[in-house]
Amino acid sequence: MTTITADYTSYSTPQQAARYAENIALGLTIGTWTNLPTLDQQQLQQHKGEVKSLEIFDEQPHPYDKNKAKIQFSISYPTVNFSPDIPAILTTVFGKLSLDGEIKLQDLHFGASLLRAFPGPRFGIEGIRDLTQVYNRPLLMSIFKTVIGRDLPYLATQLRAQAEGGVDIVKDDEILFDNPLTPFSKRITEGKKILQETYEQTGHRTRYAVNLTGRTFDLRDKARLAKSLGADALLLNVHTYGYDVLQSLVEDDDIALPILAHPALSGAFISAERVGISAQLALGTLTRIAGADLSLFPSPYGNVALAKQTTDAIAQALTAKNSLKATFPVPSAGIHPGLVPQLIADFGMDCVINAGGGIHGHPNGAVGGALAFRQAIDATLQGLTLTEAASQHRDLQQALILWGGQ
Ligand code: 1AE
Repeated sequence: MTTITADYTSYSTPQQAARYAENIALGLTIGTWTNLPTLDQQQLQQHKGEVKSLEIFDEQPHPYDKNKAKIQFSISYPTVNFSPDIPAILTTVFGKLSLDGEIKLQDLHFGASLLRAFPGPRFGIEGIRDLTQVYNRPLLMSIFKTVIGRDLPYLATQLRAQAEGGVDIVKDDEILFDNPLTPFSKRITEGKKILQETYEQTGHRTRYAVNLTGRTFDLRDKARLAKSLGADALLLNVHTYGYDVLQSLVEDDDIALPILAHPALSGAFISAERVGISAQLALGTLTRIAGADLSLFPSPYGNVALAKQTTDAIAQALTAKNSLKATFPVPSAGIHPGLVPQLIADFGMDCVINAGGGIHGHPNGAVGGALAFRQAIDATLQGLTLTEAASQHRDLQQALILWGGQ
């Protein structure tokens, strides 16, 4: 029998823990068990959820109810109970249960055959490296900033500066929606012209990820339009739309563009310790299974930081070997050039270094910010400290003075 296994944490008295877990396993599958006639029991056996493990952490009592201790348990659910799609899976393993007191869904273990029902990234890390032709360093991505209320010429100036500094991908800010001043189609076509010009001028090709926004049922046509206009990549606020929307876009051969997943809204369900869905599952496993090529998440160092242990778990979920392509980890928020050695030490070569304020806030503007990042990346990969490299590179030196870093 093929199953999916869900790991949970919750709180219970030690005496009631086994019954609590068993009630969930039955409640989310066949309902009752012991009162059923033998014939029904035989027939329903293949649909029954099963508690696979249970641990009680007596040393971790509930903060407000000392009779209860933290518990961790796993339940396997037969795949025959649901259709192979993320909405059905999440409804089975954590639908009504998510409303039932203090319980957090920590992880999901997809068996090999269930995993095959999902596309995973169309390009993945290797595909994105082939597209960008960047193989020997982390990619550098930057974000348009302060562009709301601004027109196309303003956006064009920002794009040109980021590209001239040597950024690999420029992405829209997630809060930039389709609007009369900078319409979706025009952003793509004007952006293309500028990036072709900077390529001819510098020899470095920068790609632009346009924010795919609007009503859910319009997204497919809009993404196809983006493709026909020559868009390089799409940004999607995955957690406001849902994983299945991402998956549908990924599976559409008429779109076939890299998709960057933004974590907007995910804090609403990943942040609390005792309820919700873990960050590694939300921003890692599910985002990869649904098919994002890049997954942005708060880094351990910036202004909306996650714990290092959590970002490690996200990166691991995005890149662990399985039948799906790997998703690029993009530790973000508050990133500046001084953090580059730490980012590479923590996430390795296969990550995307992503910054908004750390690019645009540079004393020499976005060109200087991008140059400082590229200089910091090169120095780190050559085994130099940033201080050593800064003596040769003025943009890096100015960034270190402004934001710190050695
Ligand atoms: C975790 C998402 C980060 C993001 O979207 C963003 O805009 C970051 O901007 P900066 O680099 O913090 O200015």
